[in-house]
Amino acid sequence: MPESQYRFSVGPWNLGRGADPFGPPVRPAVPFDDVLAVAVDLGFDGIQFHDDDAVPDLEDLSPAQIVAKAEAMRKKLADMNLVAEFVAPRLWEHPHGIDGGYTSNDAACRKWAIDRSKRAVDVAMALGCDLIVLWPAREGTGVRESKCPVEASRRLVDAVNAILGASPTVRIAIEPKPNEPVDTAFIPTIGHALALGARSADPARVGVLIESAHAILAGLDPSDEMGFALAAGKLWSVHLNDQNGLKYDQDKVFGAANLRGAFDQVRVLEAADYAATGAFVGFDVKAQRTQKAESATAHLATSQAVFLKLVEKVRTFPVNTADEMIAQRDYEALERLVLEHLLG
Ligand code: 3MF
Ligand code: MG
Repeated sequence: MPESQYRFSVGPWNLGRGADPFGPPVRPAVPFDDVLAVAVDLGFDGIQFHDDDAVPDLEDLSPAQIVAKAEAMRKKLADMNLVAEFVAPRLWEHPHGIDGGYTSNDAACRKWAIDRSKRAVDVAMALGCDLIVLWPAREGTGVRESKCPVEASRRLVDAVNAILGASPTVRIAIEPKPNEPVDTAFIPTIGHALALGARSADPARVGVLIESAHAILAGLDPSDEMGFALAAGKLWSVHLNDQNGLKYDQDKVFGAANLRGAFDQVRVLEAADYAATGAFVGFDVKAQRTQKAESATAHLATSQAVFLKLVEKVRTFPVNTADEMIAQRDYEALERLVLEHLLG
């Protein structure tokens, strides 16, 4: 059986300016065209977009203007042999999204969130992609009693249904995260995201995007989260990265904190032949604040190199030996086999 080839993708936010909550940007902004050039340089095929990365100031434009601008972007991508992987409505930066969009206590803000998400669907369709990523960033609480979780859950289903209703072909990948920027999020794990999709008007069009660090922040093993989604045919994108325990959201290079955990994620993607589904491998990684501008793409190159090395490690793993150990229930021998294979 031929071994499937992976397709890689990146978002403009992965070439950030190094700002953190305690300090300002330390690098100049990377112009959008340079993001595309970096993607081509790295051999990536896909670009991930926030709605307003693709169409800046889209709130000030008519639906027809939005479509025209997105079509121009599609052509720009095609000229560079790139495609749009997904569009994510960026609800979390806008004043109307201050208390979450879909679950805001303010009806006008909820309406805004759904309208903006429908515009994101228009952008996606004009870019030639059918995938919307929903990162429900502020759909949660800082003060638990400020929202009713029952009502919030219903509102999230309503929002998913409204987005599905915007196009007969649009698919939604929910990207769960348990906390940050909110204290507690309503969609913290893959199980929650899939259950939400199952309650929607068209469960076949709702899947997930798994970010390694988000699973770790939820106290879960990213490879098991991936396995759960893959078994259901619902893993429609990944944001591979790493996270050193329960700290602030780090977006570290894939494998930087836990190389074995990264191996296990690649192992499960290989086991389910994720590459053959045509879904992309994205790296939601950020350069360290200390990194100088001229080498602030190294985190992407390193993540991809680690990923490809781990694909080799998975493909050369002595499966027969492992199977014998498993049959003997000699998991200590298996432990050593894995560690020596990774070290060797
Ligand atoms: C969240 C995401 C993105 C964010 C980005 C911002 C699609 O994990 O993947 O949403 O916008 O990470 O820093
Ligand atoms: Mg992400």
